[in-house]
Amino acid sequence: GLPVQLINEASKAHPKPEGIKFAYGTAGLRTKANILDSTCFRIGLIGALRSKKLGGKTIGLMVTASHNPEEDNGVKMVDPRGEMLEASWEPHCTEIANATSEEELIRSLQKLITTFKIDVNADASVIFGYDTRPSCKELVQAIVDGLSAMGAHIIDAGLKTTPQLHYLVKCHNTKGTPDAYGEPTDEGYYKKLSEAYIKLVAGKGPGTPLTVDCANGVGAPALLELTKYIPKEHLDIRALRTSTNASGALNNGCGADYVKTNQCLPAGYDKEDVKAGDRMCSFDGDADRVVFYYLKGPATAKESFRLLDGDKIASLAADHLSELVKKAGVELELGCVQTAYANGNSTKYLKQRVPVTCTPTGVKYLHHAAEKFDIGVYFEANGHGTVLFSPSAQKAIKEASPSSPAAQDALEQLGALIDLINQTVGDAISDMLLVEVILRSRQWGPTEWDGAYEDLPNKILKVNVKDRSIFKTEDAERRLVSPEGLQAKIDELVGKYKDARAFVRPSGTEDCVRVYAETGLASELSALANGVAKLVA
Ligand code: NG1
Ligand code: ZN
Repeated sequence: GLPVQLINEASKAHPKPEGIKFAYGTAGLRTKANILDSTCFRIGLIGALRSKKLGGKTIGLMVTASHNPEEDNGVKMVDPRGEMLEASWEPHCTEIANATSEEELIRSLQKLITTFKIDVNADASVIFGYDTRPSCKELVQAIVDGLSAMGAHIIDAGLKTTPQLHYLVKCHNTKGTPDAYGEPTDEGYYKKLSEAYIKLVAGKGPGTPLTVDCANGVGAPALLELTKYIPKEHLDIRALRTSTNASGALNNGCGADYVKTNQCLPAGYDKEDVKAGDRMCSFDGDADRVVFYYLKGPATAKESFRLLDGDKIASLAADHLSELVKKAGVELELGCVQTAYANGNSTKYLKQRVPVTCTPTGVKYLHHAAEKFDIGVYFEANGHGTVLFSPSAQKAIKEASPSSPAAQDALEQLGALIDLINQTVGDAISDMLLVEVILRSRQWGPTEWDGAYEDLPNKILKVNVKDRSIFKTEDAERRLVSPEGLQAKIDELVGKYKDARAFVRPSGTEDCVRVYAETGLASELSALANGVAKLVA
């Protein structure tokens, strides 16, 4: 049975702070790092139970708060195929994290065990990784204490990007099977990506430099490691904001979230040599998001800045993959998945080419919707996304007999792309390489890529409200059903502007409500966004 004695003793070293309510949401459990100790200990307990439930398959735990400030932290559970934790466990994580006494903790664990009929005596295996935050060391110790109390087999993966941890989880669970995803080592990760990349760019001539803003996070050491596997003629990286030890630097004035939200270059670019036409990109703090950008004129002029965000990556990937599928002569359906935050013009562009679906915010929704296609391209506008090739699509690509040399070439490219793309979750490094491959193969610079469609002017506002739980949505979060009457008021306001769209939803990761607005005319954007925010507050 449950090792109650051991858990009780260990739990005393990780007391829950009083008066705090935790919630396991789209980003796992995330808040200020200094109140997360008990939660990490308990997630250790739950991680072990999740592994036991799945017959000892390896579960992942990632300690990170992604793009959030350095003083924040969080912990996320990764299921055996490298996916997000099964949703039915989330409320249990919340309940267990909130138990106010040792007795309550044991009771909530027992409830989880009964609900999911877990054999407590089964084996458990858990791998964990963490980002560069100073708080990680202590939080990881809390996790280890939880895992140890449950007698789990523990694998310390060390400093990792979030997608690297997802990769490792999938590799551990598929090793030695026909579905083996790769070697469950750092080297295995870099080799898989670099070999596929080199295959795809070989013979395409030397590339031009790519400037990468690493957000002063874990993406910096990971990128540095990757470049050891790829000759400079194939990938010429200029890595900036790589100060992982500088206090307070993480995500500060830089990173994918900053660039996307503020629609401008990272702070301090004026001390760097950035020229019009240079290709640049930014990772977020745990390197699962990437956005690209370039300048079409002098850096000092605000209108010079051109963002190539998740929507633009989706359009580039969807176009390129569709073309390859056609050339290869295989019958595969390619589709795209977006959220309500996708720019209206990206949706319009994609819909003219491929089937497009819209899901609520959160990777788990996008990922599952993308699995419905043979090739599913999913991206959030903020740069988190990937491409999924269904098992049958992978088989079709592998086994197709090409009808021409061109078809054979397309099939080989598709085969290499299956390896290049981290199919477990969005991966800044893998997505960056994907973009580089496509641009190189089309002989495109950022301007040609940017030419697909023009973004509608858009803005996201954060609104602080007393209780965000009263905001309930439908239609993939595009409409409010509660508070009653509010949606009608938003509709009325939106109707006053040309080609406008706006929606309101409660954040799943922060204590606020987000307002999204886009308008045909840039001059009307602020009026609409502020107007909706006023209705909400
Ligand atoms: P919330 O806080 O629920 O809006 C944010 C992002 C999501 C997703 C999650 C997980 C926006 C508008 N929202 O969610 O896309 O990335 O964080 O990290 O960018
Ligand atoms: Zn992230």
